[in-house]
Amino acid sequence: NPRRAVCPGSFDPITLGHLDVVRRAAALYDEVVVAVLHNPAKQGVFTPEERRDLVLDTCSGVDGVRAEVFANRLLVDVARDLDAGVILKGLRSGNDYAYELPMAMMNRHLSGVETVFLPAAPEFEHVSSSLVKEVVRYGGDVSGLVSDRVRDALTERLRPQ
Ligand code: COD
Repeated sequence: NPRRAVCPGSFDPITLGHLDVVRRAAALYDEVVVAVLHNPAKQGVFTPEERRDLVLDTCSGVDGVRAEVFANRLLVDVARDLDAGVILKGLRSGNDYAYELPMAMMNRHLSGVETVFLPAAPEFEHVSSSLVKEVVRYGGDVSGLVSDRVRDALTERLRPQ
């Protein structure tokens, strides 16, 4: 289905930068499936199910969005199972481009699926799940970078009383 896009990522946790990409994707496509996947290079703070719940909560105001967890699966197989015609990702910087380009080419090699990139909004270019976690871990305030619910979940997980 060319009108269904999959937005893959670790989402550990979802940030307002991710939300901006999901919202813009939902304006371009009929349906957006946020796929919570495992990135073998990253150790998670939240379980995949917790991440999905935080994705759903953060994206609750956007129509046509759902979220699913996929364990130990190739993104191209996830896209095929979902009948998603396109992979959609956000790009913040040259670093993102260098990281994303080989994956986009590998995914096209594996299954022919194309990846579409949306440029990050300037106000969220500096926002990443890992930096947000570091800021919370050392006592900083991440309001405005993640939803209030995500901020509270991070505080509880990373700064236990
Ligand atoms: N603004 C805009 N976009 C953003 C922002 C922001 N502030 N923050 C992140 N993004 C984009 C990222 O560039 C990325 O495109 C997407 O949002 C998700 O980000 P993360 O950090 O949650 O997710 P990643 O980069 O860890 O996800 C990597 C995958 C899980 C997609 C990848 O490892 C994967 O495809 N794994 C499945 C196994 C597989 O198929 N491997 C072979 C790949 S060729």
